[in-house]
Amino acid sequence: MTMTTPTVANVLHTAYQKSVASYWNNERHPVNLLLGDIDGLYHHHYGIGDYDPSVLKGPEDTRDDRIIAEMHRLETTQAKVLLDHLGDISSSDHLLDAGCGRGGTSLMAHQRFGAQVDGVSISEQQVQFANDQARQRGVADKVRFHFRNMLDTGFETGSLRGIWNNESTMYVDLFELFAEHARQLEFGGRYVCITGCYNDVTGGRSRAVSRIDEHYICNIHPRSDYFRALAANNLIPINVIDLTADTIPYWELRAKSSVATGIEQPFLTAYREGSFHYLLIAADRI
Ligand code: GPP
Ligand code: MG
Repeated sequence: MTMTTPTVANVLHTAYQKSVASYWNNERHPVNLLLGDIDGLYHHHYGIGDYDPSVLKGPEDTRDDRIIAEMHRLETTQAKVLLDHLGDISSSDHLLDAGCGRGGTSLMAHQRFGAQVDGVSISEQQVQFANDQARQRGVADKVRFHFRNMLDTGFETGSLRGIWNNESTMYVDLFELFAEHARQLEFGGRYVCITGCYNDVTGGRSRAVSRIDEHYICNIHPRSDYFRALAANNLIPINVIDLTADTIPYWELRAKSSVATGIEQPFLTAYREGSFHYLLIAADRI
């Protein structure tokens, strides 16, 4: 590792990055914490797959617990699908979770592949939280979280077998991001992202997409930007999956839950009107 000691001054380069870091340092939504409390996998992404409608029935006093457990199952399924696309990973490989949040996907990746996983986030709170989880699981020697900028990680050139962004690309310029990913990946290394992107076919940002941007202080990219920026950086797609229809049930269930945050309707509107897609992209470094 070549980087000097990370400090706010050398990790957060812009006023925008400082405001994003501040959002995540202060974020304590029950929709994330109560779900993570179930099994110690704290996710900062959404879910995929149909929900079991029976969770809405049955005793009223336990209805909420059933809904929360079901939402957590759907978000854990999402992370499994992302990891399915990393290809063959061995325990001697090294992986990077770019924009790791509270570490759920990283911990799942280590559990599944035995590989060393490093996660980076510009939120010191998230990094600390995620490292606590790794310690509690006894995997802190193999899963480490760092206060670093994914645009400039300090990891060695060609040292990584796989990198993913699980819903974190909307915070950065894709050309800068994929240049840094391409630098770090070995030849034949795999990149996977799951993201929300707006639809070039229907035009620019719809009102619903703008509301999502505002809510998370992010900057959702058009679908076309992903492919331009990948191609410009020797990252060649092997799989592109439109998960939009698969994520709608998660949002429908979340809208009925006690932990809804108010962003449910913009997501449902954007997905249903076709101005927004939930996309998985897997690409190889050539
Ligand atoms: C993180 O999920 C959400 C984002 C990083 C923002 C944008 C994602 C898109 C697909 C546009 P979270 O689990 O922290 O959000 P919430 O608190 O709403 O559950
Ligand atoms: Mg969430």
